[in-house]
Amino acid sequence: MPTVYLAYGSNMGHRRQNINDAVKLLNKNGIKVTTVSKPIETKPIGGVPQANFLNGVMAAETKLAPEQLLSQIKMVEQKIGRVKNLKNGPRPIDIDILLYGNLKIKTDKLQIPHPEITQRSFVRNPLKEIAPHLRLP
Ligand code: PH2
Ligand code: MG
Ligand code: MG
Repeated sequence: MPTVYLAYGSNMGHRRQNINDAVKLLNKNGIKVTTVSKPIETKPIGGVPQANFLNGVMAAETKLAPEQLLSQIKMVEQKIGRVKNLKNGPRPIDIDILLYGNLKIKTDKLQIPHPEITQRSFVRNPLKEIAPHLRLP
């Protein structure tokens, strides 16, 4: 089973609760979360002025194909109360696929590795915490 790395971010509602709920829901839906980095407080980058985020990453094992993984993630985001609104607007939870084994994909829906993985310190640093030997693209 491939190891996948996911980024999480929350800046609405009870942020820690949202992150915990997300982990539980992922586990129930074919995405076995094995490690969660400690959440870090970050200032919003881009988008409208909005509250600070709690950001981090997690490692998981899954049999789901990348597109299936993406749709399960979207379902989890919706269950936690995410609604489609402004691009880069505030959200109770955002889960992004960073890496899927060593697969590379680029479609309209999905780009893996995530194109911003190395630019975002709130992704890079937590990845270093939970997977110090991982070689980033
Ligand atoms: N996510 C974004 C845009 N800006 N800023 C922070 N600090 N954390 C995020 O997770 C984040 C962001 C788009 O998904
Ligand atoms: Mg995002
Ligand atoms: Mg997202």
